Amino acid sequence: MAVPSAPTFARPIVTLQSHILEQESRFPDATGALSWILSAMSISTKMIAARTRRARLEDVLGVAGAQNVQGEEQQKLDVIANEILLRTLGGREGVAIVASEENEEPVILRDDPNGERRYCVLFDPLDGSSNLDVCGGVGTIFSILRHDRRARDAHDSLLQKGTQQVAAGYVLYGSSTVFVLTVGNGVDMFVLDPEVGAYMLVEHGIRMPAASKSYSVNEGNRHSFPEGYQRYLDWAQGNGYSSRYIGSMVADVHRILFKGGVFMYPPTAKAPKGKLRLMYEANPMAMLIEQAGGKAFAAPGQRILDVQPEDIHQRTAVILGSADEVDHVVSHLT
Ligand code: P6P
Repeated sequence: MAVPSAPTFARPIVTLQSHILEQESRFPDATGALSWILSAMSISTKMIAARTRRARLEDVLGVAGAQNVQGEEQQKLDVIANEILLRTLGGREGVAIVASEENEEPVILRDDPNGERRYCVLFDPLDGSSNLDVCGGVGTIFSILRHDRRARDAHDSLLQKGTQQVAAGYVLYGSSTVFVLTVGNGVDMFVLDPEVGAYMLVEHGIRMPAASKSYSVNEGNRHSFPEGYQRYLDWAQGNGYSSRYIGSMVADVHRILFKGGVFMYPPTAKAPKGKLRLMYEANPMAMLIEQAGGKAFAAPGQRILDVQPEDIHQRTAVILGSADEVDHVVSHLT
């Protein structure tokens, strides 16, 4: 049998695990703590993917019968995904504090002031979970900060600007399970090969389109958007823009990362400060989008990553996506 020509072997097989270790090797003083945390995100999301795929078979769809700190109905899988993440991260020596959308208070795991460098991990365990019942895309979003050992308490260590993130990512449980990650030097994408049980590198150094005539917003709230957003929508609709909105931030942002466009969650009557959470939704997505060449703002002149948080569950308005498209929105708000 003819041996395939060189190009077949030119493309190395890289897994998320080998990518993490390669990234670690770039930092001589690395202790491996961050690598172990990213490894925990890998195994956790593989477990969540398996439960999500079997949700209807195992009758774990639907509401859990309780509400989360946001006053939102917890889905059964929200609780399951949250538990998986807490238990895997809890076993990683390098994790000082975890904070979840599903827990009112952060969980302090280790806090010895003289110990090794440790990290804080914040996450939304299953964002968009209300889409589960209709087999829509849902996802896990995470943000990793260095633990500030001088902080008086957990909140102080957690309340850092988005610019302080050392890593951010999401896993989209869609037609395939996709892990998108940045550790501050570009954005890489991995797809879970269920036959192998490994995340395989498929895109390295993603750069998003600078422009694309597409916007993503829940127009059902249009009447209560600030006037500038309404002016933008009139302008976009008069200039041939299309509208795409899934109602699951991970799915909507993933589309924009690859096809371009702009995602917005403006202030509304029901959510006057915006609906999305700064620390574990807007900040990680903003880091990814900026690392891929896009922009992310909370308001005109207010870059999301520069917002000084005051509460771990605080909400923010979001305008993020292709640089030119974000500029078009912002130009109508001022
Ligand atoms: P609405 C899902 O509940 C979520 O937190 C995000 O994933 C999504 O972008 C947004 O809320 C959708 O909110 O009000 O349009 O249903």
